[in-house]
Amino acid sequence: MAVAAASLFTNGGTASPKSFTSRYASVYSEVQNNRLDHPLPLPSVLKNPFKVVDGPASYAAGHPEEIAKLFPCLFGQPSAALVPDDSGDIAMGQSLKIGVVLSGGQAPGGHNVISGIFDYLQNYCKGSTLYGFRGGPAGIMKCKYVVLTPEYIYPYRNQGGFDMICSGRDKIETPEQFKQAEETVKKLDLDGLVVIGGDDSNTNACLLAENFRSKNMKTRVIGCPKTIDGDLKCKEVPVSFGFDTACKIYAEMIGNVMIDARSSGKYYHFVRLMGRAASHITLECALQTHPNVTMIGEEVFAKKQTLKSVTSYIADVVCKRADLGYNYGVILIPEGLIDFIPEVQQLIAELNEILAHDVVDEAGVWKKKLTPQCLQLFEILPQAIREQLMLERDPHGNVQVAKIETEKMLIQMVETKLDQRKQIGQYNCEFKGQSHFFGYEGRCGMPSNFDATYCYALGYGAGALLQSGKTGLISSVGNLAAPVSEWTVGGTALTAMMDVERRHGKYKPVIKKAMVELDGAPFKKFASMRGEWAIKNRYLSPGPIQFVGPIADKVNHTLLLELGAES
Ligand code: FBP
Repeated sequence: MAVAAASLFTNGGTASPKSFTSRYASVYSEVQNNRLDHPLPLPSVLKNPFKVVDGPASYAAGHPEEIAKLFPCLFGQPSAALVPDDSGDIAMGQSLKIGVVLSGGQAPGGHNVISGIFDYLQNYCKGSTLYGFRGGPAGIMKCKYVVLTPEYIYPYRNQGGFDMICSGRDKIETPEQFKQAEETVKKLDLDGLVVIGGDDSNTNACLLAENFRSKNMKTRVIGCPKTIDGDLKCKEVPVSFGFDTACKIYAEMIGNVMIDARSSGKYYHFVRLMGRAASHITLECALQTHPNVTMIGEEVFAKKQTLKSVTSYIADVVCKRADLGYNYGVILIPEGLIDFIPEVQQLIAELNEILAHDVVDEAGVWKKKLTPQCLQLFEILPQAIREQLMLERDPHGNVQVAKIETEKMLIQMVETKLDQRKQIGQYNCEFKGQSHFFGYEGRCGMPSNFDATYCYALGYGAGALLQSGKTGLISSVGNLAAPVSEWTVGGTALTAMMDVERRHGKYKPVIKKAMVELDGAPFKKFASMRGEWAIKNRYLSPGPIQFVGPIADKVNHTLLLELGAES
């Protein structure tokens, strides 16, 4: 039964129509309605009197001298931890003015981070104001915001999406843009700003923190680790939010496709999964579902595999399965795969140069600029892939991997390979590929219990860090394999996660993407089992995300394996 949104407010508050949000006109399902009042447990340290203590001085992930030059005010500052304060009652702080922004792609749980910040301010800094910048960092630059109230926030609690304030991919980069950001925080008299984003956005958060500090401005900046890709992590930040939910959604869909494959017995499903460069999502989905083939970009790169060898590897599995009487299967491909194949990398690099400096004419004169080996590779690629490789680059000059249909390309290439094998009697079945791209479907699902709770704690912790005057830290919640009551809360110095890259003759700070480690526990577990999954049908169908019941709080394998809590 669908329930009109107006009824949401019967248990939520007394909003005046003016303060209603974009969700006012929407209709909620029973599950959505039930999730609104899902209780969110807090780590014990946040429920009792606590104080914020500093850890040892921090360093940098690489090139410390360069990072020190780029962040003269913040470099070396300690991380912070919230610890029980046995000396007394919960300290009430003065009211604060805080801004919050969502940056980059959607990830389940973003609304709960904002709810966490909001509730912290309500509970500990009465009379505070929380401004939500609309549409990502552009909202800061253009000073476009909404004042968040209990009624405004309520319909978004435990719900997917970023539509409470929406997101964007603009960057605050140029001196003019920094100036605009300064003007906004001065105009709103902000004590603090929370940037909820991925590696680039948190790098940007640190630059803003440095800029404000260097000008003796009072605005502090705290980051929060967001991205379904799972590639923003370090010892203190064990996982980015959204990864858990997105993987569970994709794993459900993969499990369904597996049963379809087994039922019809005639299709090979090639499933491309989001995750940009890193293959964490693909690896986690493999651990959850046991597909016949899983390509891991980082391994393909380490082994310097070619398109031909990837194709042969898949064709070999198809042939072995045919011998066993299975003319069907499921193959997982990370969306960044294409960018990991050294020969394709070379082709992309040459195309980037051509696209940046030449007119790409219909007659194809520009192709003469490609080296012979790249031209040869370009010509054997399916037409659609050639066109996708020529599409507009993202603001960082990278190919937009989400737009390249690698799964379709591999189907065509495997088909050609199998035809050749047919001619020499090595294969005698009919190969039928079905292509899928699971990407956007996983970014706005209702957050799993883990993501809902984790995000709320990240937001609550960010509030505590701002109240205690911290800046340039990323909200960090740890000990995640333990019950929530034992989770740790604190902040990690953003400069400690930074390295530099040389771009256009200058050092540029970057938080290094955490890629799949081939000697890490998740990959090792997968590698030890993939041979069996290829030939025998060990498909697992995890089913939809559970919000109640015995497995509702189950956490993804990657996190548990990395924390040593699963073997
Ligand atoms: P973030 O890195 O901003 O979290 O975005 C992740 C992601 O979902 C990638 O997995 C995907 O490649 C990309 O965004 C798609 O971008 P867009 O939303 O611009 O199509």
